[in-house]
Amino acid sequence: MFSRATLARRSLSAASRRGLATVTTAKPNPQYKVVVIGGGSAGLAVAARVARDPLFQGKKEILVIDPSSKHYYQPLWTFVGAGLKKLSESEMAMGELIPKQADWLRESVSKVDPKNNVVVTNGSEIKYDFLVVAPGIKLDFEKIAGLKESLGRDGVTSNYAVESVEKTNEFIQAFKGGNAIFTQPATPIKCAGAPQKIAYLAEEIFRNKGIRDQTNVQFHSGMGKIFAIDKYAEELTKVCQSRDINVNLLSNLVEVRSDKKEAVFKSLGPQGGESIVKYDLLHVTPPMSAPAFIKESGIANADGWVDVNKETTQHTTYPNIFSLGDASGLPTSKTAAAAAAQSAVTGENLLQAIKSTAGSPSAYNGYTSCPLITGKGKLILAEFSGYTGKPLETFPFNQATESAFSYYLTSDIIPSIYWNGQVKGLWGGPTGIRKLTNPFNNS
Ligand code: UQ1
Repeated sequence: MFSRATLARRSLSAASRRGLATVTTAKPNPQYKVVVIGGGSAGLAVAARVARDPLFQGKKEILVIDPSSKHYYQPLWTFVGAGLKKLSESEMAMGELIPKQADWLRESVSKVDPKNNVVVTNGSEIKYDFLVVAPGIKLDFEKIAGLKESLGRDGVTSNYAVESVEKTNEFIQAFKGGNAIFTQPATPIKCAGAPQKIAYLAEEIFRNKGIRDQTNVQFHSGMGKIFAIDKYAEELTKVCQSRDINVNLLSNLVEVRSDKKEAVFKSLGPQGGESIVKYDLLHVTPPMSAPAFIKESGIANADGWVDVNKETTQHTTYPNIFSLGDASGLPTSKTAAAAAAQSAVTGENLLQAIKSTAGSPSAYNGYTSCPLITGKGKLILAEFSGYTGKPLETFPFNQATESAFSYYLTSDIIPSIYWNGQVKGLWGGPTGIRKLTNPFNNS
């Protein structure tokens, strides 16, 4: 049941005044045709696609569950961390984005009972006919000793948290030389390019401020490669060499000793061991993992992600469950661009399942994209299939080269594609465009 507090907050919200999504009155046993867990870029895109179908007009048969009052377009946070965009440009009230044919429950999910088609939250139990699991990925700051206490203070920051992303810019601007260290963990993360993007932008700022020769820029990654796809990894390695960014692979941050301004790295290579590095600026990308309720609900694969068919996004055991986005087990890189492509497939297959139509299912090809900003006005636009490892570039030039076009596309055009397209269920990625702009895929 919906708590009184939730209902009270909702009735006063801007969204209900404007006639957008509203929560229904409390029912003893609420049931929805479609329940979507997560109002992020994956969940909203699917909710909006389903809500557009004639079947759902004039009804409230879709429920989106998300406790957050704000939704963030997180791909902008690298820009925010480097002072190139304001945090407010990435922010929108959640109530503005929930489709008007859907209800919004501001609670967090504690469990799914897939055998009985029930979602349990911290205040409610909701029955569903169909479930979309898109809760996103969990940031595990506490898995690095000393990090939680030091984050946002004395040069320790992270673009991955709303609380610290503006601190990144503050600390980069205040930096006077010394060791500037940027880290990437050994776990899967969202936007695997972001840990190095901020290193490139910071290095450029230090150069422009005339303090580069007093500065040692280090990138430490727990992974064995700088980027998963060789075509882009080769160019990024050249960028690091030409700009004297010291790359340390299989070097995993395990502890921050803020009293001594020391970062402790564990080598994941055959030689093992630990190294202690003094820092003056430390940008941390925390380890990440799947939300625990997925495993506890018996819908996870061995790694804790939702166990789905990699083409249809449908659950391997429960056909009325679909999953996409960062929490899904779809074996590709976790980005908003991947979620866009997945949302088109999930939306179509879910509607087919709802209507029991026997059409052939839509298939996801693993498309994902990572706009790797290498400086102000310079960007390597990686686009590829995480399933084949092959580039799938939209434009007929080599997107592994640094490009001003790719930069302005990412900073000025794609955010409006996101707000006007993706979260409204109208953007399923550039596949359709690519067939016209790069028909022979010469990438
Ligand atoms: C994309 O579709 C997308 O989703 C809105 C992004 O968001 C983060 C992207 O960064 C990129 C690059 C794409 C791909 C779109 C084009 C036009 C190449």
